[in-house]
Amino acid sequence: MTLKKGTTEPALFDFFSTTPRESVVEVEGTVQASAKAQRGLELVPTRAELLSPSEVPLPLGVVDKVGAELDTRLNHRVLDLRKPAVRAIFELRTQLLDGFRQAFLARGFLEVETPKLLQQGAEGGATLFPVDYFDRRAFLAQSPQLYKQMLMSAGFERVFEIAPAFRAEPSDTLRHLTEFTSLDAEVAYVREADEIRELLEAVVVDALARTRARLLAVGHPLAERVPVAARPFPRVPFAECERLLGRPGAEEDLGTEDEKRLGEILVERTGQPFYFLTDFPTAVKARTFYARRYDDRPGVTGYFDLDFRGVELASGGPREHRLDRLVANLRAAGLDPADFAGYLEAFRYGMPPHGGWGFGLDRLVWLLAGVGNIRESRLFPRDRYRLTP
Ligand code: AMO
Repeated sequence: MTLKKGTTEPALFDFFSTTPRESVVEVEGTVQASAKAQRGLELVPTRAELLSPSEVPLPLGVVDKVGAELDTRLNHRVLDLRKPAVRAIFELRTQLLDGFRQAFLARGFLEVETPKLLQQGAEGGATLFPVDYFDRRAFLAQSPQLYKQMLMSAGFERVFEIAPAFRAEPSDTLRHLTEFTSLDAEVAYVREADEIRELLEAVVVDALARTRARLLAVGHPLAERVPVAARPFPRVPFAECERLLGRPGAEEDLGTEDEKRLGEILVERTGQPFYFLTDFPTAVKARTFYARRYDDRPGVTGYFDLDFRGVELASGGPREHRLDRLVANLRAAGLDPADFAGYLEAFRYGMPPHGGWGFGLDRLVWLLAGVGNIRESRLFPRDRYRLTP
Protein backbone atom coordinates (compact mmCIF):
# COMPACT_ATOMS: atom_id res chain seq x y z
CA MET A 1 0.00 0.00 0.00
CA THR A 2 1.26 3.47 -0.81
CA LEU A 3 0.86 6.15 1.84
CA LYS A 4 2.56 9.45 1.31
CA LYS A 5 2.05 12.39 3.61
CA GLY A 6 0.67 15.23 1.53
CA THR A 7 -0.59 13.04 -1.31
CA THR A 8 -2.77 10.61 0.71
CA GLU A 9 -5.98 12.11 2.03
CA PRO A 10 -5.20 13.25 5.62
CA ALA A 11 -8.01 11.22 7.24
CA LEU A 12 -6.73 8.07 5.60
CA PHE A 13 -3.17 8.86 6.50
CA ASP A 14 -4.23 9.25 10.15
CA PHE A 15 -6.23 6.02 10.00
CA PHE A 16 -3.24 4.00 8.87
CA SER A 17 -0.77 5.66 11.19
CA THR A 18 -2.96 5.10 14.28
CA THR A 19 -4.51 1.67 13.59
CA PRO A 20 -2.51 -0.90 15.57
CA ARG A 21 -0.52 -3.52 13.72
CA GLU A 22 -2.28 -6.80 12.98
CA SER A 23 -5.75 -5.19 13.08
CA VAL A 24 -8.18 -6.39 10.42
CA VAL A 25 -9.03 -3.62 7.96
CA GLU A 26 -10.95 -3.36 4.73
CA VAL A 27 -9.34 -1.10 2.15
CA GLU A 28 -10.53 0.10 -1.25
CA GLY A 29 -8.24 1.76 -3.71
CA THR A 30 -6.58 1.67 -7.07
CA VAL A 31 -4.04 -0.97 -7.93
CA GLN A 32 -1.01 0.34 -9.76
CA ALA A 33 2.16 -1.18 -11.13
CA SER A 34 5.16 -0.38 -8.95
CA ALA A 35 8.79 -1.28 -9.40
CA LYS A 36 9.46 -0.89 -5.67
CA ALA A 37 6.65 -3.09 -4.35
CA GLN A 38 7.52 -6.72 -3.51
CA ARG A 39 4.98 -8.20 -5.92
CA GLY A 40 5.19 -5.43 -8.50
CA LEU A 41 1.82 -3.92 -7.51
CA GLU A 42 0.75 -1.34 -4.98
CA LEU A 43 -2.60 -0.17 -3.67
CA VAL A 44 -3.36 3.55 -3.42
CA PRO A 45 -6.18 3.69 -0.85
CA THR A 46 -9.34 5.73 -1.29
CA ARG A 47 -11.35 4.29 1.63
CA ALA A 48 -10.46 2.31 4.74
CA GLU A 49 -12.49 0.74 7.50
CA LEU A 50 -11.41 -0.91 10.72
CA LEU A 51 -13.18 -4.29 10.92
CA SER A 52 -11.49 -5.55 14.08
CA PRO A 53 -8.75 -3.82 16.04
CA SER A 54 -5.76 -5.63 17.47
CA GLU A 55 -4.84 -5.13 21.10
CA VAL A 56 -1.46 -3.67 21.90
CA PRO A 57 1.14 -4.74 22.73
CA LEU A 58 1.22 -7.93 20.67
CA PRO A 59 2.42 -10.95 22.70
CA LEU A 60 4.32 -12.06 19.63
CA GLY A 61 5.68 -10.05 16.73
CA VAL A 62 4.31 -11.11 13.37
CA VAL A 63 6.40 -9.07 10.95
CA ASP A 64 9.51 -8.70 13.14
CA LYS A 65 12.57 -10.62 12.10
CA VAL A 66 13.46 -11.45 15.73
CA GLY A 67 12.59 -15.08 16.43
CA ALA A 68 10.58 -15.99 19.51
CA GLU A 69 10.93 -19.17 21.60
CA LEU A 70 8.82 -22.06 20.32
CA ASP A 71 6.80 -22.10 23.56
CA THR A 72 5.87 -18.42 23.15
CA ARG A 73 4.98 -19.04 19.53
CA LEU A 74 2.77 -22.00 20.41
CA ASN A 75 1.13 -20.11 23.30
CA HIS A 76 0.03 -17.43 20.83
CA ARG A 77 -0.33 -19.74 17.88
CA VAL A 78 -2.85 -17.74 15.83
CA LEU A 79 -0.43 -14.83 15.63
CA ASP A 80 2.42 -17.21 14.86
CA LEU A 81 0.37 -18.80 12.06
CA ARG A 82 0.03 -15.38 10.39
CA LYS A 83 3.72 -15.49 9.45
CA PRO A 84 4.15 -16.51 5.80
CA ALA A 85 6.96 -18.93 6.65
CA VAL A 86 4.74 -20.70 9.20
CA ARG A 87 1.74 -20.75 6.89
CA ALA A 88 4.02 -22.30 4.24
CA ILE A 89 4.37 -25.42 6.42
CA PHE A 90 0.60 -25.92 6.27
CA GLU A 91 0.53 -25.36 2.54
CA LEU A 92 3.12 -28.15 2.30
CA ARG A 93 1.01 -30.27 4.67
CA THR A 94 -2.12 -29.71 2.57
CA GLN A 95 -0.34 -30.85 -0.59
CA LEU A 96 1.19 -33.88 1.13
CA LEU A 97 -2.21 -34.94 2.46
CA ASP A 98 -3.71 -34.60 -0.99
CA GLY A 99 -0.68 -36.27 -2.61
CA PHE A 100 -1.03 -39.32 -0.35
CA ARG A 101 -4.80 -39.49 -0.83
CA GLN A 102 -4.40 -39.34 -4.62
CA ALA A 103 -1.60 -41.92 -4.55
CA PHE A 104 -3.84 -44.33 -2.62
CA LEU A 105 -6.90 -43.69 -4.79
CA ALA A 106 -4.86 -44.20 -7.98
CA ARG A 107 -4.00 -47.68 -6.67
CA GLY A 108 -7.59 -48.73 -6.02
CA PHE A 109 -7.66 -48.16 -2.24
CA LEU A 110 -10.90 -47.43 -0.41
CA GLU A 111 -10.73 -44.61 2.14
CA VAL A 112 -12.05 -45.68 5.56
CA GLU A 113 -12.69 -44.04 8.92
CA THR A 114 -12.48 -46.35 11.91
CA PRO A 115 -13.55 -45.53 15.48
CA LYS A 116 -11.28 -43.52 17.72
CA LEU A 117 -13.18 -44.44 20.90
CA LEU A 118 -12.31 -48.02 21.73
CA GLN A 119 -13.00 -50.63 24.32
CA GLN A 120 -9.45 -51.87 24.10
CA GLY A 121 -6.21 -50.51 22.67
CA ALA A 122 -4.21 -51.91 19.81
CA GLU A 123 -0.58 -51.49 20.64
CA GLY A 124 -0.39 -52.45 24.32
CA GLY A 125 -1.22 -50.73 27.56
CA ALA A 126 1.43 -48.13 28.34
CA THR A 127 0.50 -45.37 25.92
CA LEU A 128 -3.31 -45.55 26.10
CA PHE A 129 -5.40 -42.55 27.07
CA PRO A 130 -8.40 -43.68 29.13
CA VAL A 131 -11.62 -41.67 28.81
CA ASP A 132 -14.88 -41.79 30.74
CA TYR A 133 -17.50 -43.37 28.53
CA PHE A 134 -20.78 -43.06 30.43
CA ASP A 135 -20.49 -45.71 33.14
CA ARG A 136 -17.55 -47.44 31.51
CA ARG A 137 -13.95 -46.78 30.64
CA ALA A 138 -12.93 -46.41 27.02
CA PHE A 139 -9.64 -45.56 25.33
CA LEU A 140 -8.59 -43.23 22.56
CA ALA A 141 -7.27 -45.15 19.56
CA GLN A 142 -3.48 -45.36 19.35
CA SER A 143 -3.80 -46.70 15.81
CA PRO A 144 -6.52 -48.07 13.52
CA GLN A 145 -4.61 -51.35 13.58
CA LEU A 146 -7.34 -53.76 14.66
CA TYR A 147 -10.03 -52.21 12.47
CA LYS A 148 -8.00 -52.01 9.31
CA GLN A 149 -7.24 -55.71 9.73
CA MET A 150 -10.90 -56.53 10.38
CA LEU A 151 -11.80 -54.84 7.10
CA MET A 152 -9.64 -57.38 5.27
CA SER A 153 -12.17 -59.99 6.34
CA ALA A 154 -14.97 -57.75 5.10
CA GLY A 155 -13.57 -58.17 1.60
CA PHE A 156 -12.25 -54.59 1.39
CA GLU A 157 -9.01 -55.64 -0.22
CA ARG A 158 -7.18 -52.30 -0.08
CA VAL A 159 -7.99 -49.67 2.53
CA PHE A 160 -6.32 -46.51 3.76
CA GLU A 161 -7.12 -44.12 6.57
CA ILE A 162 -5.87 -40.62 7.36
CA ALA A 163 -6.82 -39.91 10.95
CA PRO A 164 -5.62 -38.82 14.38
CA ALA A 165 -3.88 -41.33 16.62
CA PHE A 166 -3.47 -40.72 20.36
CA ARG A 167 -0.55 -41.88 22.45
CA ALA A 168 0.08 -41.13 26.09
CA GLU A 169 3.70 -40.60 25.16
CA PRO A 170 5.44 -39.24 28.25
CA SER A 171 8.74 -38.59 26.47
CA ASP A 172 9.45 -34.95 25.69
CA THR A 173 11.29 -35.33 22.38
CA LEU A 174 11.51 -33.52 19.06
CA ARG A 175 9.68 -36.39 17.33
CA HIS A 176 6.84 -37.42 19.66
CA LEU A 177 3.37 -35.96 20.04
CA THR A 178 0.39 -37.23 22.00
CA GLU A 179 -1.90 -36.57 19.02
CA PHE A 180 -0.60 -37.17 15.52
CA THR A 181 -1.96 -37.94 12.07
CA SER A 182 -1.44 -41.50 11.00
CA LEU A 183 -1.62 -42.57 7.35
CA ASP A 184 -2.54 -46.22 7.55
CA ALA A 185 -2.86 -48.79 4.81
CA GLU A 186 -3.86 -52.44 4.75
CA VAL A 187 -3.97 -54.82 1.78
CA ALA A 188 -5.22 -58.38 1.38
CA TYR A 189 -3.54 -61.33 -0.34
CA VAL A 190 0.03 -60.33 0.46
CA ARG A 191 2.27 -62.86 2.15
CA GLU A 192 5.77 -61.48 1.91
CA ALA A 193 7.08 -58.25 3.40
CA ASP A 194 8.56 -57.14 0.10
CA GLU A 195 5.13 -56.96 -1.54
CA ILE A 196 4.11 -54.49 1.17
CA ARG A 197 7.34 -52.52 0.97
CA GLU A 198 7.00 -52.18 -2.80
CA LEU A 199 3.54 -50.74 -2.39
CA LEU A 200 4.61 -48.38 0.41
CA GLU A 201 7.57 -47.02 -1.54
CA ALA A 202 5.40 -46.58 -4.65
CA VAL A 203 2.84 -44.60 -2.61
CA VAL A 204 5.55 -42.44 -1.02
CA VAL A 205 7.33 -41.71 -4.32
CA ASP A 206 4.03 -40.88 -6.01
CA ALA A 207 2.76 -38.68 -3.15
CA LEU A 208 6.04 -36.75 -3.04
CA ALA A 209 6.11 -36.29 -6.82
CA ARG A 210 2.56 -34.89 -6.78
CA THR A 211 3.40 -32.59 -3.85
CA ARG A 212 6.60 -31.33 -5.43
CA ALA A 213 4.97 -30.67 -8.80
CA ARG A 214 2.11 -28.69 -7.24
CA LEU A 215 4.44 -26.61 -5.07
CA LEU A 216 6.88 -25.95 -7.92
CA ALA A 217 3.99 -24.80 -10.11
CA VAL A 218 3.27 -21.94 -7.69
CA GLY A 219 6.89 -21.16 -6.86
CA HIS A 220 6.40 -22.28 -3.26
CA PRO A 221 9.37 -21.68 -0.92
CA LEU A 222 9.34 -25.32 0.30
CA ALA A 223 8.98 -26.96 -3.14
CA GLU A 224 12.66 -27.80 -3.56
CA ARG A 225 12.77 -29.41 -0.12
CA VAL A 226 10.43 -32.19 -1.27
CA PRO A 227 12.82 -34.89 -2.50
CA VAL A 228 12.58 -36.67 -5.81
CA ALA A 229 12.79 -40.14 -4.34
CA ALA A 230 14.07 -43.07 -6.42
CA ARG A 231 12.79 -46.63 -6.12
CA PRO A 232 13.64 -49.13 -4.81
CA PHE A 233 14.62 -47.72 -1.42
CA PRO A 234 17.62 -49.50 0.08
CA ARG A 235 16.74 -52.42 2.38
CA VAL A 236 18.95 -53.06 5.37
CA PRO A 237 18.28 -56.16 7.50
CA PHE A 238 17.96 -55.59 11.25
CA ALA A 239 20.95 -57.88 11.91
CA GLU A 240 23.09 -55.63 9.68
CA CYS A 241 21.84 -52.55 11.58
CA GLU A 242 22.99 -54.13 14.83
CA ARG A 243 26.42 -54.79 13.31
CA LEU A 244 26.62 -51.17 12.16
CA LEU A 245 25.69 -50.06 15.68
CA GLY A 246 28.44 -52.26 17.12
CA ARG A 247 26.13 -54.67 18.99
CA PRO A 248 25.72 -57.69 16.70
CA GLY A 249 22.99 -60.12 17.69
CA ALA A 250 21.73 -58.01 20.62
CA GLU A 251 18.11 -58.17 19.35
CA GLU A 252 17.19 -54.93 21.11
CA ASP A 253 14.70 -52.53 19.60
CA LEU A 254 16.16 -49.40 18.02
CA GLY A 255 15.96 -46.23 20.08
CA THR A 256 16.00 -42.66 18.81
CA GLU A 257 19.78 -42.40 19.10
CA ASP A 258 20.28 -45.72 17.27
CA GLU A 259 18.04 -44.51 14.45
CA LYS A 260 20.03 -41.26 14.20
CA ARG A 261 23.37 -43.07 14.04
CA LEU A 262 22.06 -45.54 11.49
CA GLY A 263 20.74 -42.63 9.46
CA GLU A 264 24.17 -41.01 9.33
CA ILE A 265 25.81 -44.24 8.19
CA LEU A 266 23.12 -45.37 5.73
CA VAL A 267 22.43 -42.02 4.04
CA GLU A 268 26.18 -41.61 3.53
CA ARG A 269 26.55 -45.16 2.23
CA THR A 270 23.52 -45.28 -0.07
CA GLY A 271 23.10 -41.64 -1.01
CA GLN A 272 19.33 -42.12 -0.45
CA PRO A 273 17.30 -40.33 2.21
CA PHE A 274 14.67 -43.10 2.48
CA TYR A 275 15.60 -46.65 3.44
CA PHE A 276 13.93 -49.70 4.96
CA LEU A 277 15.14 -51.53 8.06
CA THR A 278 13.89 -55.06 7.49
CA ASP A 279 13.47 -58.48 9.16
CA PHE A 280 12.86 -57.35 12.73
CA PRO A 281 13.56 -60.28 15.08
CA THR A 282 10.59 -62.06 16.64
CA ALA A 283 12.10 -61.21 20.06
CA VAL A 284 11.91 -57.46 19.30
CA LYS A 285 8.32 -57.77 18.05
CA ALA A 286 7.18 -60.02 20.90
CA ARG A 287 4.45 -57.57 21.92
CA THR A 288 3.33 -56.99 18.34
CA PHE A 289 0.89 -59.88 18.47
CA TYR A 290 -0.54 -59.13 15.02
CA ALA A 291 2.87 -59.55 13.30
CA ARG A 292 3.02 -62.74 11.27
CA ARG A 293 5.42 -65.42 12.44
CA TYR A 294 6.87 -67.73 9.76
CA ASP A 295 7.26 -71.44 10.57
CA ASP A 296 10.32 -71.73 8.33
CA ARG A 297 11.96 -68.56 9.75
CA PRO A 298 11.30 -68.74 13.50
CA GLY A 299 13.73 -66.01 14.60
CA VAL A 300 12.54 -63.19 12.36
CA THR A 301 9.29 -61.53 11.39
CA GLY A 302 8.63 -59.71 8.14
CA TYR A 303 8.33 -56.47 10.10
CA PHE A 304 10.09 -53.39 8.79
CA ASP A 305 10.50 -49.69 9.43
CA LEU A 306 10.76 -47.00 6.79
CA ASP A 307 13.21 -44.31 7.90
CA PHE A 308 14.05 -40.91 6.45
CA ARG A 309 17.44 -39.45 7.36
CA GLY A 310 17.59 -41.17 10.75
CA VAL A 311 13.94 -40.79 11.74
CA GLU A 312 11.38 -43.61 11.64
CA LEU A 313 8.46 -42.56 9.44
CA ALA A 314 6.54 -45.81 9.13
CA SER A 315 6.41 -49.37 10.33
CA GLY A 316 4.50 -52.34 9.07
CA GLY A 317 4.64 -55.88 7.80
CA PRO A 318 2.71 -59.07 7.09
CA ARG A 319 0.01 -59.87 9.67
CA GLU A 320 -0.95 -63.09 11.38
CA HIS A 321 -4.17 -64.20 9.69
CA ARG A 322 -4.38 -67.64 11.29
CA LEU A 323 -6.71 -67.47 14.29
CA ASP A 324 -4.94 -70.09 16.42
CA ARG A 325 -1.57 -68.37 15.97
CA LEU A 326 -3.05 -64.97 16.67
CA VAL A 327 -4.58 -66.19 19.92
CA ALA A 328 -1.25 -67.76 20.89
CA ASN A 329 0.56 -64.47 20.11
CA LEU A 330 -1.93 -62.51 22.24
CA ARG A 331 -1.35 -64.87 25.17
CA ALA A 332 2.42 -64.74 24.69
CA ALA A 333 2.21 -60.92 24.81
CA GLY A 334 0.44 -61.17 28.18
CA LEU A 335 -2.95 -60.14 26.75
CA ASP A 336 -6.29 -61.82 27.30
CA PRO A 337 -7.90 -62.98 24.02
CA ALA A 338 -11.33 -62.41 25.62
CA ASP A 339 -10.59 -58.65 25.56
CA PHE A 340 -10.17 -58.89 21.78
CA ALA A 341 -13.36 -60.82 20.97
CA GLY A 342 -14.63 -58.30 18.41
CA TYR A 343 -11.30 -58.31 16.58
CA LEU A 344 -10.88 -62.07 16.73
CA GLU A 345 -14.33 -62.69 15.32
CA ALA A 346 -13.14 -61.24 12.01
CA PHE A 347 -10.66 -64.15 11.78
CA ARG A 348 -13.32 -66.84 12.26
CA TYR A 349 -15.19 -66.61 9.00
CA GLY A 350 -12.39 -66.48 6.44
CA MET A 351 -9.53 -63.99 6.67
CA PRO A 352 -7.17 -63.54 3.73
CA PRO A 353 -3.44 -63.19 4.34
CA HIS A 354 -2.79 -59.46 4.62
CA GLY A 355 -0.38 -56.76 5.67
CA GLY A 356 0.07 -53.03 5.82
CA TRP A 357 1.74 -50.11 7.50
CA GLY A 358 1.27 -47.00 9.61
CA PHE A 359 3.00 -43.79 8.51
CA GLY A 360 3.43 -40.66 10.66
CA LEU A 361 2.48 -37.63 8.58
CA ASP A 362 3.67 -35.06 11.14
CA ARG A 363 7.19 -36.46 11.09
CA LEU A 364 7.36 -36.12 7.32
CA VAL A 365 6.01 -32.55 7.39
CA TRP A 366 8.48 -31.65 10.14
CA LEU A 367 11.48 -33.06 8.26
CA LEU A 368 10.53 -31.71 4.84
CA ALA A 369 9.75 -28.24 6.17
CA GLY A 370 13.20 -28.24 7.79
CA VAL A 371 11.91 -26.86 11.08
CA GLY A 372 13.42 -27.77 14.42
CA ASN A 373 10.60 -29.65 16.09
CA ILE A 374 7.67 -31.91 15.16
CA ARG A 375 5.37 -29.55 17.09
CA GLU A 376 5.71 -27.04 14.25
CA SER A 377 4.08 -29.50 11.86
CA ARG A 378 0.69 -29.24 13.61
CA LEU A 379 -1.55 -26.21 13.95
CA PHE A 380 -2.19 -26.76 17.65
CA PRO A 381 0.19 -29.49 18.82
CA ARG A 382 -0.47 -31.71 21.81
CA ASP A 383 2.32 -33.11 23.94
CA ARG A 384 3.01 -34.25 27.50
CA TYR A 385 2.65 -30.69 28.77
CA ARG A 386 0.56 -28.88 26.20
CA LEU A 387 -3.24 -29.13 26.05
CA THR A 388 -3.95 -25.55 25.01
CA PRO A 389 -4.45 -23.52 22.88
P1 AMO B 1 3.99 -47.41 15.05
O1 AMO B 1 3.68 -47.43 16.51
O2 AMO B 1 5.42 -47.66 14.65
O3 AMO B 1 3.15 -48.51 14.28
O4 AMO B 1 3.50 -46.02 14.44
C1 AMO B 1 3.55 -45.79 13.05
C2 AMO B 1 4.19 -44.45 12.78
O5 AMO B 1 3.45 -43.42 13.43
C3 AMO B 1 4.33 -42.38 13.82
N1 AMO B 1 4.26 -42.19 15.28
C4 AMO B 1 4.29 -40.99 15.90
N2 AMO B 1 4.37 -39.74 15.41
C5 AMO B 1 4.37 -38.72 16.31
N3 AMO B 1 4.26 -38.89 17.65
C6 AMO B 1 4.16 -40.12 18.18
N4 AMO B 1 4.02 -40.28 19.52
C7 AMO B 1 4.17 -41.26 17.29
N5 AMO B 1 4.07 -42.59 17.46
C8 AMO B 1 4.14 -43.14 16.23
C9 AMO B 1 5.73 -42.80 13.43
C10 AMO B 1 5.61 -44.29 13.30
O6 AMO B 1 6.54 -44.84 12.42
N6 AMO B 1 -0.04 -50.23 14.05
C11 AMO B 1 1.34 -49.97 13.68
C12 AMO B 1 1.48 -49.77 12.18
C13 AMO B 1 1.24 -51.02 11.37
O7 AMO B 1 1.85 -52.05 11.67
O8 AMO B 1 0.48 -50.94 10.40
C14 AMO B 1 1.81 -48.71 14.39
O9 AMO B 1 1.04 -47.90 14.87
O10 AMO B 1 6.03 -42.18 12.18
